[in-house]
Amino acid sequence: MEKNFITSDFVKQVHQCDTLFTDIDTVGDCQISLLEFEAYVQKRNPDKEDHDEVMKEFRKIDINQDGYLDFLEFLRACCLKNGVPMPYELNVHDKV
Ligand SMILES: [Ca+2]
Repeated sequence: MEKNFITSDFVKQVHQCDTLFTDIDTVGDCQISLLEFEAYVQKRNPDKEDHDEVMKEFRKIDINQDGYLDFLEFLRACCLKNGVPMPYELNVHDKV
């Protein structure tokens, strides 16, 4: 497969991610803070309240470690989780 080829799977993923991202980003600043992330996880799993787990997950997704998930970081995590290959250029880690 061509390295930079954008598959329909990927486009679908972007759309789903965008909807989800908007849903989690309650403040609407195009970034997900740990608070927003935790609120979302709790909404989805009301029984499971494990702050450490959530923190760990958040840190894993927050590649540039600035304490916020931007859309690309979020998208990367979604693609990884769903086994959808990301176009190479988008998959390069953010330069710090
Ligand atoms: Ca970040």
